[in-house]
Amino acid sequence: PQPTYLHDYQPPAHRVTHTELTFDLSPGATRVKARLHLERHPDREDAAESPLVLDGEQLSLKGIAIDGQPLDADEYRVSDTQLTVHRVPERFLLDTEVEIAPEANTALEGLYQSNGMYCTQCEAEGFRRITFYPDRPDVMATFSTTVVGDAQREPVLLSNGNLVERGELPNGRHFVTWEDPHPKPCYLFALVAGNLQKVEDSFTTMSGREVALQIWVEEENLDKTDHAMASLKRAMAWDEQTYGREYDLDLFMIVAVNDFNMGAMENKGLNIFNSAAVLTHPQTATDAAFQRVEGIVAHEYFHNWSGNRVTCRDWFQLSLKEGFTVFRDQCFSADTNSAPVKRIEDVAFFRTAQFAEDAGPTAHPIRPDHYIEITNFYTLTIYEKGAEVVRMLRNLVGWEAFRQGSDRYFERFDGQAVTIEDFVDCMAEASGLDLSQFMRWYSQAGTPEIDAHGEYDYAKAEYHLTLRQRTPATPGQPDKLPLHIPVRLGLVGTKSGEDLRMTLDGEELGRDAVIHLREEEQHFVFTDIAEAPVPSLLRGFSAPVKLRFPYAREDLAFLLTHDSDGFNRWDAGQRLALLALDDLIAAHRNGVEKVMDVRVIEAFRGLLNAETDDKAVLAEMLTLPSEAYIAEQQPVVDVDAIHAARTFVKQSLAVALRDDFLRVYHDNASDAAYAPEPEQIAARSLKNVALSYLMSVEDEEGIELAQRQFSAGHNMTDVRCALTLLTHSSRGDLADPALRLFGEKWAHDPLVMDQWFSIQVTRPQADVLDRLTYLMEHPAFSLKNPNRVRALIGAFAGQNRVNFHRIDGAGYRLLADVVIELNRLNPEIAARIITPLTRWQRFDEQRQALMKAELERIRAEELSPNVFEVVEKALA
Ligand code: HT7
Ligand code: ZN
Repeated sequence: PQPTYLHDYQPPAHRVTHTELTFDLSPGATRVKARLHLERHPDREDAAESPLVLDGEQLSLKGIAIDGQPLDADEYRVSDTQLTVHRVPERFLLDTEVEIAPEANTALEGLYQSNGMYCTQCEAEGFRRITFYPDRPDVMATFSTTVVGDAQREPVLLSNGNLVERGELPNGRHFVTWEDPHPKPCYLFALVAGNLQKVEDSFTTMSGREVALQIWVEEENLDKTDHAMASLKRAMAWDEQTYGREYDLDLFMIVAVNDFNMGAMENKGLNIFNSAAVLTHPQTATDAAFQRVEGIVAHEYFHNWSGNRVTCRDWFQLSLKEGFTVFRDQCFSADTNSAPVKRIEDVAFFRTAQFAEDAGPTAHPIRPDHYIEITNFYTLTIYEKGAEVVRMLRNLVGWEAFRQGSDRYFERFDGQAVTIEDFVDCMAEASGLDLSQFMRWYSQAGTPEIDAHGEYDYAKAEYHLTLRQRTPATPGQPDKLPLHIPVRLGLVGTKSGEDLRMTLDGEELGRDAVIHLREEEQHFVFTDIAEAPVPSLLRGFSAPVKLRFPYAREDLAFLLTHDSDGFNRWDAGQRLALLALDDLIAAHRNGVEKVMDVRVIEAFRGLLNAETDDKAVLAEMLTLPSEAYIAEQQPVVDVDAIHAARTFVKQSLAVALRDDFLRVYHDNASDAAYAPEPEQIAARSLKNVALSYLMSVEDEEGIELAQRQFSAGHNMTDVRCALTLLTHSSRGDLADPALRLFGEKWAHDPLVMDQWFSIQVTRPQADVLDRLTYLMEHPAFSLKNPNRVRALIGAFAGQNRVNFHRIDGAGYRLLADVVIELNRLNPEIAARIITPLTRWQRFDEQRQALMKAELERIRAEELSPNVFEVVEKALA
């Protein structure tokens, strides 16, 4: 497969102004008739001489005509990927008819079947598997879609826009016609047909229009839509209040499907969701799932403006819609729940997973300059780092200018397909700031590292801060230029414990300020600093960088209690724990007795005994850095030492602070009716963190509490936590009965069974691989269902580090076997699930060799472009 390059971009020679589609549904032979209203593109001088070239894959062409005249065989050509009509008039109608087989579509791109229901996934390039079309986001057309189906099997026939006609047909068939008045690229096209039921509500927009809201699900899930509906209404109101954006159709629909490659899809007026991203019930979904659903519902809704009304010129601009929309959904969730916890959770995930991506063989800029398979670029870099860059822009220009820039962007480019420059230009114009250096964030891959040094000059009452930035080389980018990095900071007085007033170059900055790092090295001299401070740097994670500062453990313990920035208080605790973990990892490697750092115990004792009104933050602060994050800090990852050191810290804390953890558990237990609300969620997470400490030493009282919590079955958050702790204990007599009960009770519910699978394969015990092999034979396991694959294989390879990296290579072998099979069935999922194997550079030589051998074994197969691209990069 050949790469596509950003620098080759050209507008299309022909554009579609209106698209008429008719689907005659049948599992093995669906007929798709398309009538495209085409014309030459005014921006292409060579359009008159250009043939018409349409994308199309796995289509069987049954008929083709221009302006009603069927074409002769020598007037066009069909290849595996394109239809070319050699000569076409300036403006014309093209009719085609193709046949496709949704039931055979296991890749879940284009039109496919899930539980007998028809649905589509067209982003990024799935529409070309439905009909011949210029499948690129800069071709925007209005759509009129007629769907014909069996009245019994498919009573519900949905597509984008407004329903304009419906009727009966002979042979038990019926049809519905939909019209979408908003020009859209074909990646936003959607069709759903099946036996679905709806839950309805409505929303009155700020201009007083009534919008009907519908969530379509299979009958047994009708009781699981309340939270998604409430989230949708909150998101609609938030987008009006925060961005002045109103919904633009009379109907907004969400459909839940079981087989879906990602979380959800923002098709115009007809969002299609992975059932895991929309269905919730207190008995089946955890607090985390409730929050995830709220965030994804909002994300897809926000795309209606950031993505649909204003879309991307080409797929290199993907972060234009995704980075901005993730930023918008993060802010929405922060406003709706606990803002500091949302930031801590997002950053903890980002620093583990995106940093690893940025340091690995598939590292790429937020705007890549080439790709082989675009679906490989729906990455943490495009989404999460893209959102961090938008957040930096918001912080650099301030909220007011940011909002003005956003208004300008939506107004100027409404109905257009645009670039990242167009977005940043609006921000520059609204703020008057020069953002030219800032643009490097979009083209340079890799995580910038900042080395910071500080010194207090008692005699001059000055604090001297030196910041030095460097971005490491990444594949294809050996040399990097300095970035424009906003560093938010405070200087916390060691005597007063308060943020000191800062003056820089004669300018009063206040007690919390942003300084701009633009050079490779910069010195900042803060004057009139009356007492020695500890610097609190990169507050709120003001830039997606690694910041090193030689903090003494006492400084970190000080920041842990005194920093006014909640995020940095948490981060100080993480840094303190990491220092202790470092020593213990070294001790484990050297076979020396492990000794727990009492400063960590005392810091945790302080946290457990301090008055707090933010239990959610406290729960985060009591959570040790994950094994994955600890690994990120190590030059060569020693999975066993990391696991042993982290377990030792956890157990030492559990022993030393047993009574505190027991008290916290009891103080936060409650019988109140479940609600996914911040206060309850905070208490549950604090209680469950305390329980996890007690269970880490298999404390008798802890075991009893976990068993009681499991049996009480109050809500899935508590049940799942208890089941996980029982299953991950070393005692089979605790794990097996609970797993059996849970498995039997929930055998009918796929989303709960996904949890049952995951919990078992994330056990740290060494027998887990046998269990995994056994579970892969379970009748409920299928490689065709992406959620199941993620629950079993993804959870094992991604979260069970000690067992996946077993020194006999059995974990690697198992993953490679799965990738080889999935490469045939669902290349998109195969190319994602392989990720842990691509990170071989981070491990010792023996593991490196084993991992590379598995990658070579995969490379020897006949590969999809998706897996080919990833494996080639991993072995380069
Ligand atoms: N914009 C959507 C992307 C998406 C997707 C991409 C590739 C393959 C399958 C997919 N399903 C959804 C999701 C979003 O970011 O909102
Ligand atoms: Zn998105």
